[in-house]
Amino acid sequence: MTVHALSSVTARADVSHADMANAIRFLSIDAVEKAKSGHPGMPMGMADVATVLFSRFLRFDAADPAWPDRDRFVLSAGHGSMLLYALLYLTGYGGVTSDELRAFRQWGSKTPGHPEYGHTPGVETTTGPLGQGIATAVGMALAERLLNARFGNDFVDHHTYVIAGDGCLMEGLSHEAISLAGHLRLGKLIVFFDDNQISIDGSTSLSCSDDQVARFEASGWSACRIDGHDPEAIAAAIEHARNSDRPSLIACRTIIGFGAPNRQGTEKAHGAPLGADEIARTRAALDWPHQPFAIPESIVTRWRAIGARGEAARRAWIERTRRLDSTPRSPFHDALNRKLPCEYATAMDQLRHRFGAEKPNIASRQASQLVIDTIAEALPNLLGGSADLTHSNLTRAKTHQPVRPDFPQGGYVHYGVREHAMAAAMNGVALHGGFIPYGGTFLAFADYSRPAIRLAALMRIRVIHVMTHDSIGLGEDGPTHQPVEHLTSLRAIPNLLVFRPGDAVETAEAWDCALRAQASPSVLCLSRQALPAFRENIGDANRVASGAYVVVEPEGRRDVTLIATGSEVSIALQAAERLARDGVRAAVVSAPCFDLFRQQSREYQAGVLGNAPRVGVEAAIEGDWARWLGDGGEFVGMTGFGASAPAEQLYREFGITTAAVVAAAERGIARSRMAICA
Ligand SMILES: Cc1ncc(C[n+]2csc(CCOP(=O)(O)OP(=O)(O)O)c2C)c(N)n1
Repeated sequence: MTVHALSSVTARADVSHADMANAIRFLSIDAVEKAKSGHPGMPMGMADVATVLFSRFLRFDAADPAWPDRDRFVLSAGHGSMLLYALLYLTGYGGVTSDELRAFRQWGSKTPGHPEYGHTPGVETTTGPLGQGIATAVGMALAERLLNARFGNDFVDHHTYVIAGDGCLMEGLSHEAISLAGHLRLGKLIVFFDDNQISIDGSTSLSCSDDQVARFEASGWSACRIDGHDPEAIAAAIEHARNSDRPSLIACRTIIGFGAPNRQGTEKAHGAPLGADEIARTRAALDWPHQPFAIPESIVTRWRAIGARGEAARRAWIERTRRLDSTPRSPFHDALNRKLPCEYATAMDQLRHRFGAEKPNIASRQASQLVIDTIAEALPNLLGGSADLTHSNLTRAKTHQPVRPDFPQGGYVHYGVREHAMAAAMNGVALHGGFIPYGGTFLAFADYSRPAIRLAALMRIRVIHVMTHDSIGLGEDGPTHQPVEHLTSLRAIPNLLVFRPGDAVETAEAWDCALRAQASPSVLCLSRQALPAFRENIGDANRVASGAYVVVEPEGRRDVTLIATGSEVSIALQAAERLARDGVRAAVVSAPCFDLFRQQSREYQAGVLGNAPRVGVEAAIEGDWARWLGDGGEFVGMTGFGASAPAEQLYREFGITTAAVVAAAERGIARSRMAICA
């Protein structure tokens, strides 16, 4: 039923808070019932909080979901997605119609099981994996704080609101995130804790006895407890939180499934439809006589007015920013504009050529440091950081000042030993807009960040992970720190660009690809140890952009193709030279990014890979190499964990050597000759 058709429903003259909250409750109940799947309990419990927030505080204009200076609202408890969809529909977000609510959780609808960024207007971030939303919101609040320091209240001045449940706060990620937010004093971050004491297994007392208010206070937050069904208490708490210079937790004691006589307050309200009988009882209990999906016109009208209330503020903001257009180039517009300025392209190109001419034998992490130093000036909206490994990751530009609670003008975030929160916060920074976030850690710790990296890939956002110490080549730190399966496991994430550059030129080109990838996150896997430069004839083309390319093509027909990544390209090159001495014609292919190579045409791929037997070389497990090596291909790499010893010895002991590549090439050639004879 459309809003228009709803006008036949008898409307009350006055619209109370309860009417507005019940509209959210019953849309949630009806959509979950129709889908026969979903979570009605959380929207029913938090409807009062959401109503007060949206009707009295949230600054937004449903007509322009992307208005940069809007307040952000993050539903960290993403399983309660109907709460958000009901609000988007009621406040009038384009495309979120009553029909879409009826199509909740169905193929192609705007109302998928969990909120998806980029799919439904008004959804600020994808949530569902518990804990991600609150940590992403920390990044949004951080971006707001930093942009505000740069451009002032006239252009950037908004809040970030979050609804998080017990599940979000039980997740370890939340601890990293609240600790970071408290440290940075992100005062415009306000989290509502849906303190209903229920999760899927039953009472939270089964598994958790934290005092959440004390916990947040210990991390530097201002925190309070309220009755989450008392509109005035909710409003007073928000008012108080907005005046705090610390992030705020409002623990809202609520009843899950509020209003459902037999289900409320129990886990039975959590993950299943209420069922026809219980819905009838709930309608009676909450005095809601209307048909499924039918909302009285007066209530819709009131909600729609709330959805349009921010229009004047938005228009005034646009007017203010227009005035900036009179300056030849406005840094503010540059920051909001996701495109890279021409100065960047010039700086990057000069560096590529410099590397090509000087041929520095340096670690790719050092090359990355030089890239960052070079481009930081051209890209003032680059927001760097590291999870306490700055001096190892080499991620801080010379010009970067650290961000501190009292120095939001800084351009470099010391995330502390909080890899997961760093990754999630970078997602929030990217989603907020205004910065290109990058952050460093060791590649072996990628798994600490993986859930947030996966969400970045799903959301199609530009976030750059600098992951150094990318193989046994890191040496003495041993197998705990030596990644072996990480390249393969990261390559398995769709839409994640995994780069493993082999020298300084490739490192610059990988950075360039990552910065230009507007709709993909990237991981730059960089070496601790020095790598010999091999790229010649730099030219204009970024060769890493094609994913894999021929570095050495022998004269005449190829006998074998050696394919390598990163630090192993030089081993392949040495092997090719040795094979040449024996009259074997070996091509060498550098394959810094499998994902980009997969996107090339079949003809290009075939030309690079050739018809000759293939040998892959990578100081990691074989994983997905088979796709490029084909039947009968040989792989020289790791078969298990590494060990603690100097790097050169590890390469010898694990058999990743020139001699091993030569032997593999000879085996491959012999096997293919036998196959031809047979
Ligand atoms: C990382 C992660 N683990 C598990 C789940 C599955 N899950 C969805 S909701 C939920 C319980 C959440 O409890 P709470 O936050 O208290 O929500 P409420 O019961 O109040 O709706 C679980 C375990 C998930 N979505 N994400």
